[in-house]
Amino acid sequence: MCITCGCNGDGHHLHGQEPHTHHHEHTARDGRVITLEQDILQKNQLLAERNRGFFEARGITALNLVSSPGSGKTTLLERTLADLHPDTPCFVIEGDQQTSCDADRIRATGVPVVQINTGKGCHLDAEMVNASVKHLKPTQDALLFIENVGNLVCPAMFDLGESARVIIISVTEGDDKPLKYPDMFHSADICLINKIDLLPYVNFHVDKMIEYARQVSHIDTFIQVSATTGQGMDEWYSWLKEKAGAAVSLE
Ligand SMILES: Nc1nc2c(ncn2[C@@H]2O[C@H](COP(=O)(O)OP(=O)(O)O)[C@@H](O)[C@H]2O)c(=O)[nH]1
Ligand SMILES: [Mg+2]
Repeated sequence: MCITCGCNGDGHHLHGQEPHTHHHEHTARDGRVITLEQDILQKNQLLAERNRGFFEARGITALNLVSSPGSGKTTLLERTLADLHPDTPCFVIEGDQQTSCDADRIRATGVPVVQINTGKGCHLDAEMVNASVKHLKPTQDALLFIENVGNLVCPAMFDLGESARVIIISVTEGDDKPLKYPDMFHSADICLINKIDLLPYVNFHVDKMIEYARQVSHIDTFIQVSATTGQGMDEWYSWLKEKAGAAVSLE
């Protein structure tokens, strides 16, 4: 957990806004750590449910994109936005420890975006998403993509209030990742297997990876894509549209 690994998010800030920090004390590595951890997760859960209520009331489909660094989240988003926006209104929250590089890439597609820098923090939490949403003001029935910090560990524990959690694994990472990071896979709703254009060059067995993922998760949708060639992206868009159709508000 982040508290024990020392990256509990102190100092994160939203670009263009006043810095806001967690209001909890750093506790020594003794029994109290457990209590604090529970407090933080409990507080996060309450805010996540508020976010979820906000999204549901407006028919917004919020997708929490999680993966290790470099698996292709931003590239996948760039192509998705270029293909879907503005027919389907899209909004993006970008999470990284430092820089606004990814937000700049997204802004170039014309889609409204907010960058959160988590500082030493290794995940986004519901409070950061809440603050970003107030700034971003996603419209009725929109798709809201949240690119989490590249990390297959801590983001697993933090519900953001998303409608679905999308795990992206690239074929350059090794097919054993589900067994090594079971919590992340366990909490995901769909798995995108990216960079399949590189399959001929790497030792990655798609079937084996899917079998491992099934052992540790309830994921039933695995889509093989290449964010750079566009292969498989239509299947991803169909899944998104089905998800968004189910979320549309009844106003
Ligand atoms: N060959 C190939 N490279 C990709 C693909 N998707 C992303 N990349 C490359 O992988 C690197 C990391 O991508 P990026 O989108 O920044 O990953 P992120 O850290 O998860 O946001 C970049 O050099 C991308 O061009 C893909 O489908 N195929
Ligand atoms: Mg990125």
